[in-house]
Amino acid sequence: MVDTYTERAAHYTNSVVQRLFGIIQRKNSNLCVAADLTRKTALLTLVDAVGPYICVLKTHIDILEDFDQEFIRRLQELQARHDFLIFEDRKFADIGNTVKLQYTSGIYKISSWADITNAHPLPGDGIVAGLKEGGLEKGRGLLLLAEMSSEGSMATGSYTESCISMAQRNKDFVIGFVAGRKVSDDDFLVFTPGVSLDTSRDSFGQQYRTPQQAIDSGSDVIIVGRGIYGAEDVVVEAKRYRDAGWAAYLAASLE
Ligand code: 5FU
Repeated sequence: MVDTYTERAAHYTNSVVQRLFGIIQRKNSNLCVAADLTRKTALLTLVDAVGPYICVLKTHIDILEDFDQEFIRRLQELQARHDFLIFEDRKFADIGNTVKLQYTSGIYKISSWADITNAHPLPGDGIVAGLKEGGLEKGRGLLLLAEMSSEGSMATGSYTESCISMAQRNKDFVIGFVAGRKVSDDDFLVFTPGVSLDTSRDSFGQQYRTPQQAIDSGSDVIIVGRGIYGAEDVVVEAKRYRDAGWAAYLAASLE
């Protein structure tokens, strides 16, 4: 039997986790949609359609061809309407001073709108320190990339173990991991990409598992991209993945 999201909320101090658990319970959804579209109108249309069924929206802001601040304002309107967190999948990977600038400055000003972002542990603890300066006071949270879903990923074994230690040293800001399974006994969140009900891989080495397989491995939030935004009817698919993820969670919490 796994602890329910509500039971686990008490173990965290970071406010973004409290907000996330609240949304998951209110919407009966552990689904994050990876909205990898390149035009802002298409992206906003997708978010408005799937918004009722997701707990988190994941962005790659640097793939947008027509980004502007107006897009952020409209995204925040949809966030308020549909009640979800925004996760910018930026995968920071530089020294602390540089990532702080990349997080807070430039065109995107990620820390001003993304509730959650992520980073590779590769550069060492300084990357967390830099991002923390840009995000902690704003109530943001960080995921560390403990594993990746792509074939041949080097984020395995002792690398993954070092990533877990880094998270343990920074529990105020690091809320969890991107990983395919529960990598640590500590109460860190696990966000899992590479989830599909219909496909096992793509032509670039992406590897998929089902929502049930991900949840049974200890995932808390399943991330689905092309399985939803690539479908003819995105609402039908969003509901299908939301229901599959929630059924797997309910079954795991009763076992
Ligand atoms: F960290 C990771 C990872 O290990 N695998 C991923 O696929 C992130 N991702 C992201 O999840 C990737 O950048 C896409 O945005 C998304 C998966 O999209 P898909 O269309 O469901 O394959």
